Amino acid sequence: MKITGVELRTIRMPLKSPFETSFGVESDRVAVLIRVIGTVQTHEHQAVEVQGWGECVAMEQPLYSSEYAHAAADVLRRFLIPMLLAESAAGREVTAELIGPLLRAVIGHRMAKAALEMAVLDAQLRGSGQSLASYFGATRSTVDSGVSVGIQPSIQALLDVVGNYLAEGYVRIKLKIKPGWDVAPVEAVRGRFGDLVPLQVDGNAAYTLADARVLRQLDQYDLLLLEQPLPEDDIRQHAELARLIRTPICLDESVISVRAAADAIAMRACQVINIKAGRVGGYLNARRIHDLCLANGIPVWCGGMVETGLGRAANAALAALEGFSLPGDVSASDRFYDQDITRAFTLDDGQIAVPTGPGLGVEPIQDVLDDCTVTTEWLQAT
Ligand code: SMG
Ligand code: MG
Repeated sequence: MKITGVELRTIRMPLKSPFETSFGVESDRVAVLIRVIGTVQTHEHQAVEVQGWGECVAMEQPLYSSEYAHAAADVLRRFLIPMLLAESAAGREVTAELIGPLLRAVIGHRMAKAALEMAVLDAQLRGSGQSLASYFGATRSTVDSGVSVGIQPSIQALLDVVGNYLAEGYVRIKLKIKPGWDVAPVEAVRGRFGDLVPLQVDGNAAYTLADARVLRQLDQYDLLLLEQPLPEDDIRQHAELARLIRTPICLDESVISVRAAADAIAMRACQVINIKAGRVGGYLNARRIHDLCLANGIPVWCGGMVETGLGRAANAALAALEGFSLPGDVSASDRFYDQDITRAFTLDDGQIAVPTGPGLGVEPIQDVLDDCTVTTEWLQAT
């Protein structure tokens, strides 16, 4: 594909209710969106215009990871998009598969790179008429939908929220935990809803190895997994913790690349991996981590980053791959938003349908997008 230009947009969408994790409270989703415009050659050698959408999962503040929305916009504007435009202006074909190697010289900024790769991939697949799920080699048409439940003001509030999600049909509950809000909420949810509800917890790096005794108390509740209890760069200590507790450890923040995933598996730092495309530099790396885990007998599931319908569509396609054997955080749009920027993803019998149209299979609804747009800029080859 030849790139004509790239639109960089910042949006702000209100969340239905504040989402609290061990690192903070979110009331709005600020996100950077990318729209790539280009041309592809048809079999009849005609140039047709295509566009593709990418969503950057970096949050407004650098609390989940070092990336944040405005920094992502900056590195995209200053470095990543110009690299892409220069490549195309030099007459070289740009494909999603080439984005990783093309941007390799820039260290880090994986969420920003992932968004650009996603936009090119969407455009390219729209050009060829293939869905993202088919491109990945997905094996399912719907995916199990789990829900991530934020830290609540009280145990009673938590039980109400969890009860509502179970009534909606979510097939797995994940509780956000932090020191002081861990054993008690798990005990309460087990007490109220029983031992059969698939239940897991996520510490978002808020614990240390010195908390092993507290974390071991979770063993009695038969959790599916304990997600990322220790800091991002503590893979070795996760391996130590894994020897001290029975609950399987799942890594999220620590798995920043295919290499990190391979290291974590080799060090027995986790028995499960949460795959998020943004965290690992894009959907192609996400796919590679899936393949690595499948080959090593490590179950994976698709994480969420409070995405709009664009990212949600791509996550559903990814989660439809064979190795995603645990329900992911791919919830319905109305988990977070009264009004999504794409058609809404809905829960049907605990499942989210994988889009079947070309590319992402969804696109923004223009007036909804306009309503939440804060800034837009257009970049093209100079
Ligand atoms: O999109 O459903 C979602 C959010 C799932 O809990 C979720 N994500 O660490 O897994 C995680 C968090 C990261 C984002 S928290 C603001
Ligand atoms: Mg997590």
